[in-house]
Amino acid sequence: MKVLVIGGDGYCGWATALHLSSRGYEVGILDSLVRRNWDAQIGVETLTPIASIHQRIQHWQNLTGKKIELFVGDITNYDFLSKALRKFSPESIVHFGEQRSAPYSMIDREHAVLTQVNNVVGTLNIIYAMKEDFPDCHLVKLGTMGEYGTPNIDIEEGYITIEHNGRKDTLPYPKQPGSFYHLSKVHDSHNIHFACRIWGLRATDLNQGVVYGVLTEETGTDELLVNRLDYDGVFGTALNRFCIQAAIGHPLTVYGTGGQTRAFLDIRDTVRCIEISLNNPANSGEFRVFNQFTEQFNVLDLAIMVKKAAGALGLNVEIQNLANPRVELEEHYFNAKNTKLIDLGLQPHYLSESLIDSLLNFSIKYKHRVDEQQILPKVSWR
Ligand code: NAD
Ligand code: USQ
Repeated sequence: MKVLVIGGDGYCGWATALHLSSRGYEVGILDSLVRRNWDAQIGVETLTPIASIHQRIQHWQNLTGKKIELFVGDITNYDFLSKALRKFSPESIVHFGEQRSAPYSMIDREHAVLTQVNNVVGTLNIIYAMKEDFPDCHLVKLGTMGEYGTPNIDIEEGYITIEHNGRKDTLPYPKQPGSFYHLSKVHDSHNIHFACRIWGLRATDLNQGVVYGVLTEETGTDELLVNRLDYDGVFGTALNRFCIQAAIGHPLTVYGTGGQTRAFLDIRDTVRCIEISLNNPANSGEFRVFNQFTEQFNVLDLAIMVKKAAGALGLNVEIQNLANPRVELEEHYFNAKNTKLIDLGLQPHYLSESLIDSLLNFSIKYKHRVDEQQILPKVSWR
């Protein structure tokens, strides 16, 4: 299968591109490399020193003999996108290519606008290009669990059946996202759903939880293939941040009480979920939604697990409850369904002490690269 991985230079995209390539898919990567610019603009760097996309791809080919075609450009530029698609002729598109940080989108008006234009226009361009030239192509789009927010009822996978005044219908699940970034994902979902309904496109929206971990079978084999690992207050995500904080002896930054519950998954399951979705495509006209996570945790419990694992390695780490820079519920009900990918064959890697251990050891290896000034959150929602 020919698969174009949009955003293939990023954290989830790079791991996915190599996973698919190693399993015999013909992979192309399309990326504007803008994430590397955003890092530079706000003065942060991945914990791991990542090679350029050209070096990474060349090295992969040298090691495995497998070629990955590269398209460097921005999907908000329709002309570029349409030419790249015509050249590559994908049977499936995996779309990771968005601005994905909630804090970044909340810096100020400019960053909110940048996030929504980048994400919504990019996705609109993809669906138009598919309609024009590749109407049978399967779009696998990364959405987010945060589209749903934290409702006081169970979260279904995309749709909910409602009885109202004696009538019944199955409708898109209500969305109450918590940042302008998460909102951009809701707008994307609506646009893609509409395109499936009116043009008969096929799409799978993967509402992914917070991803943790860094090593996959492929990215773990060689220093030049290493994946990015963000720890800063803008792009770093909860568990990855806690492990890196523990490695340098920084108190773990729990926002508020830490009672916020979120859905999580190991990056080794991210790549597998994409493969499963590609192998079981949506039907023509279908807008299918899977909740892509394996477990739910509250943030304080994660910090306690990291503190304990760090203690076993001889690191004495404190937990610090910071004033929450975000506007979010800190104590709430959260029970999301996630059976669809499991029914299709996903075998989860559950969070274990050994995974936290390996992430801690990985963080210790690179701790000389940490800039402590970038750890505390600087962006406020208020
Ligand atoms: P990332 O920032 O590491 O990678 C995104 C990549 O997309 C970058 O390489 C960037 O240069 C590229 N990109 C952005 N805008 C582009 C554009 N207009 N044209 C071309 N390329 C563009 O992000 P990630 O963590 O790998 O996340 C990938 C996707 O998965 C995102 O859509 C994100 O919303 C979603 N997601 C991520 C997580 C997580 O925990 N990392 C969780 C749930 C969902
Ligand atoms: N949090 C802390 N301390 C920290 C960092 C985060 O307590 O140091 C808390 C936040 O307040 C929040 C929770 O942990 O309640 C998750 O925050 P996060 O930064 O790990 O994740 P989030 O901002 O939701 O965004 C990340 C990715 C995004 C993806 C999303 C999945 O950056 O691309 O869409 O996870 S989800 O959360 O399911 O929507």
